[in-house]
Amino acid sequence: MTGFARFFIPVLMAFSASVATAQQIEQPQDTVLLTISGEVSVTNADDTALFDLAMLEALDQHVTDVETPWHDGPQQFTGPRIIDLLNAVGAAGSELRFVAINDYAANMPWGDIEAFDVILATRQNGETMSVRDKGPLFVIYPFNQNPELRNEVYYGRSVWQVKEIQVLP
Ligand SMILES: Nc1nc2c(c(=O)[nH]1)N[C@H]1C(S)=C(S)[C@@H](COP(=O)(O)O)O[C@H]1N2
Ligand SMILES: [Mo]
Repeated sequence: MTGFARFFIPVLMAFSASVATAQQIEQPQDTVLLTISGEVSVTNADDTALFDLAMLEALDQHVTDVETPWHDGPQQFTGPRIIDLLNAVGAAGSELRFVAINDYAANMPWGDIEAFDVILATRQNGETMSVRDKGPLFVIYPFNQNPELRNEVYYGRSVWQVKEIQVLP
C-alpha cells in the first residue's frame, strides 16, 4: 500500500461510518430545560432528547423583533427555529404538542414550522427569561413579519414556560 492509501483508506472508512450511524446529540451538562419526546430518532435519555440551555444555543440562532399581546412594546427574541431543533433530533411527525410548566398544552400542526420562522426563544432582549417572565422557553411566532398570525389560533399556540415538545405521528 502506498503511504497515500495507508492514510486515505482509514479516513474513508471513518467517514462512511459517520454517515452510516445516525446523527447524535450530547448529554446535557446543566439543568434540563426541554424534553422532546414521541417520534424522534436521535435521543440521549431513553426514548427522549433532553436539552440544556447551552445545547439549545449551540443550534443556529434566529433573532426576531416582535410585538406580542404579552409585552409592552417591541421585544427582541432569540432562539433556535423549531424546525432546526426538531431536525436535530430526527423528528418526523405531523403535529407537535407543547407542554408548559403550568401544564397548559397546545397542539401545533407541523406545517406552521415550515411556513414560518417559529422559534423556541431562550432569550428576550439578550437575557434569559425567568419562569416569572414566561421563561425559560417561549414559542414565538413572527407576528410582525406575518401580521395574519395575529389571532387567537396562533396566540393559543404561543406557549410560554415550555418544558416539553411531544412529536405526534
Ligand atoms: N404556558 C402557557 N402558555 C399559554 C397559555 C397558558 O395558559 N399557559 N395560554 C395560551 C392561550 S389559549 C392564549 S390565547 C394566550 C393567552 O394569553 P393571555 O393570557 O395573555 O391572554 O397564551 C397562550 N399560551
Ligand atoms: Mo386562547
